[in-house]
Amino acid sequence: MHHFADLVSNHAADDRTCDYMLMSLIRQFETKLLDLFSQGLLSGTTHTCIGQEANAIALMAAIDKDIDTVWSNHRCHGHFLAYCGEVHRLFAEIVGRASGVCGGRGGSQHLAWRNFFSSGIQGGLVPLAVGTALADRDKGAITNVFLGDGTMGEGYVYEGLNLASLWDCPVLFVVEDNGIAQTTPRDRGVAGRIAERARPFDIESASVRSTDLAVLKPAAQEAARYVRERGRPFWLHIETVRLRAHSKSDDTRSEAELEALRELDCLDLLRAGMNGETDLLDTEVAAYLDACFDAAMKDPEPCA
Ligand SMILES: Cc1ncc(C[n+]2csc(CCOP(=O)(O)OP(=O)(O)O)c2C)c(N)n1
Repeated sequence: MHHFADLVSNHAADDRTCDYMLMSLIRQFETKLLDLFSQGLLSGTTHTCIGQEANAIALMAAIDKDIDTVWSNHRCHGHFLAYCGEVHRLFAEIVGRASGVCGGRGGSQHLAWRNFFSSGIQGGLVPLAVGTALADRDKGAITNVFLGDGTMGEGYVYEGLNLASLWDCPVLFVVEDNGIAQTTPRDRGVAGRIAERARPFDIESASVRSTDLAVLKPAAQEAARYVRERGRPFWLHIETVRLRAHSKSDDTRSEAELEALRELDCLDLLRAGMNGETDLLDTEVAAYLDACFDAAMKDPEPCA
């Protein structure tokens, strides 16, 4: 399969078109996954980042993919696709094919590709992120680690903040605060203010409440620039929205609440600023996704 970057370069008009195609790709990739699960065509589980795609695009645009490292979590597809655009390999991984990102053995949550790693253990990657930041500091590289609001109760997070500050580790902590952990609203699971969590560790921070890529991109650039230039950790808190269930069907929120959240859909915000060409782009992205999925299904399974 040709790479997603080739499809984008056919349209390479401007950054906004590239961003739109990537956001459409992530949205349609995950919507397709949910459809495939509901048809019984996929096994295991999955967590979609539908509604949060702009965070991934903003952060991946802010790093140097040649040297920086990214640690992601259970909600990793958007981070991964924005990092490398390896659509066929991600589908192949999820359907358990040898051509997958991890040879078909990692599944939806456990990806390792170049300097990108993900794991479903909440907070478990924070110590590793601090470690890679320390190890690669002299190369001028930074490390980016994604966390959710529901992960604020994990001790690893605070051990990581402590050492990152003490040892001047260039690590960017990105909290995607979607206000809910599985089915537990933030106010029932997290005490205090997430935006200020890093302050007692003498770590600088910023808090952004937006799903607008035009707002998130400069915030991510500024945070990454700080980490690289100062050689210090930074805590970027993003208040965002999860538009679909935690995994496949476990959503206890009311339709009225979801309706209000849909008003903040990052894809709609981006689409609103474009001139009607988005339908064509969506169609091309959909055709590319279908071709990648069909190719993955034809790939061989890993040896036993
Ligand atoms: C250590 C650990 N405890 C529990 C779980 C089960 N679990 C997976 S995701 C999740 C909720 C995570 O919430 P949050 O950090 O807010 O991220 P979000 O799912 O909202 O992106 C839970 C409890 C886990 N994966 N790891």
